[in-house]
Amino acid sequence: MTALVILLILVLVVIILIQVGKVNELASKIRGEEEAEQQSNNRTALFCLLFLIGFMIYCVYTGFIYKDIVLWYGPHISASEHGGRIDHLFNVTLFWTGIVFVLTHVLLFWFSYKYRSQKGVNQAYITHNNTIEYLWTGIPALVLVYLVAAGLDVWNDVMPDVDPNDDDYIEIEAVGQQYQWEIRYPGEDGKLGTRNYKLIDPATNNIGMDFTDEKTHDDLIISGDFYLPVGQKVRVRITSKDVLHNFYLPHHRVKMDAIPGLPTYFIFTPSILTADYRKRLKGHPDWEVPAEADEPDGPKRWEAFDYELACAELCGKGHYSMRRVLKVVSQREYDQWLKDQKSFYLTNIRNTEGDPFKGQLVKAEIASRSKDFLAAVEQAVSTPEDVSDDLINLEHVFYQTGSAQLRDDSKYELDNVVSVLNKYKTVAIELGGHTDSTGNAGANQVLSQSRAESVRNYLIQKGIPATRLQAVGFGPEKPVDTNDTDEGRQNNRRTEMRILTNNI
Ligand SMILES: [Cu+2]
Repeated sequence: MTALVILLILVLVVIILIQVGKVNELASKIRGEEEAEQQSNNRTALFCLLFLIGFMIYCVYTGFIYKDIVLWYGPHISASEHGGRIDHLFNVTLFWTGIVFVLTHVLLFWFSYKYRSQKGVNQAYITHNNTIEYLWTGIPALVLVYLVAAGLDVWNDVMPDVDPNDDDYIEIEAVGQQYQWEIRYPGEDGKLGTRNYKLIDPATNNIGMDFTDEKTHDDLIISGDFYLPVGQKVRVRITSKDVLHNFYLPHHRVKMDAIPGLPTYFIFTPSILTADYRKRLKGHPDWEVPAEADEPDGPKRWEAFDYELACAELCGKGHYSMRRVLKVVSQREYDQWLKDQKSFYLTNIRNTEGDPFKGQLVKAEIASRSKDFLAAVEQAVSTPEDVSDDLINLEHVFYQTGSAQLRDDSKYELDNVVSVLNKYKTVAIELGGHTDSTGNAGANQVLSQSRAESVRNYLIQKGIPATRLQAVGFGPEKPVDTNDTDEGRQNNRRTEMRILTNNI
């Protein structure tokens, strides 16, 4: 509808202009050509002058209206360490081009007015003037050389790569595809594992991680918001699976193409916490309105603000859905968040057909179990009055069939027990052996006792004083599952560790 109205207005304007032209033609016939031309010149010159004034007012006015929306001015200050330099360059460029913009427009329209054709005034014809040539070639050349040099200086400052031996940095990876970013973090080892495009399988391995490389085992694929710690240098590996995308963090002045087959990178250091950036927006009228129009009492826009990752390349019709939220938080909060993330390999690939280490122990698994075990012990020790969390199942302790002989793959779990007992010197533990109900009850009782003893002996061998270790065989007395299924019986055959908090 609006488009139709605008079209009608345009048609009417054209008709009016044609009619004015016809009237002028008729008038000129009546008044004589020369006088009519003079009047027309005066009128056009005046319009040029009015246009100049109106246009300049419009430019200043829109500049004023939108000053709080642009990135390098107003509340949207840079949230990264290098961003200030880019903003400064924008300001310098704006200053010089601004002067040229105003000057050329004023001269263009003022000259059209001032030097309009007038009766009795002769034009001065200048065919050549060296001084003017030098000036209008030399000054723009100098300004451009300065802008290019300043730009290169900033580019060199912003774009050098990290020194892997020297720098303290986190490396993450962003892989663009229609229409999402796959964001990968290294796990505990701090290193991203290798990828190979030939291994890409959209159902199980969307970015083609090579699981024969142990570095991939603790890597994390982040869904939802991704976090970065404030003040920490971050190197982002940027690449794409299909078409051109662009990794754009506007508030951090980070922008780099994601190109299929050609890895790029960007290094930046977030310098303002998300929470602090919100405070900066507070008080600006644009940000003091409700974030959701239909929730007038809901959070204000500044309260709901988040840094965003956008794709800044028009990569297809679902382009907009590549938006992700970046939270910049304190180191402590970041460490906590990272701890809560689960390794992609251990969660999705471990012991499936795609696992090259199926049936074998892998380092990342040992590390992750050790982390879980330590957390369980810490929980028990920190709440001595609560006995419900004092019983910890040593899930990965196994024996040879029908014997109390420890299997080799149990030892890392027992070494975890050694390290917590060394950490908490006053803690004593009870080791409980349990069997399923199959076979002779007496024999089961003896087996469970000797299995618990076997664990105790291992710990004594590793230097834990015998007085801190009790071994009890419970036989099939305390099942945790049914004895009617294989799985249930397997769960019942177990070794538990009870933390005797009374001794703390
Ligand atoms: Cu895209």
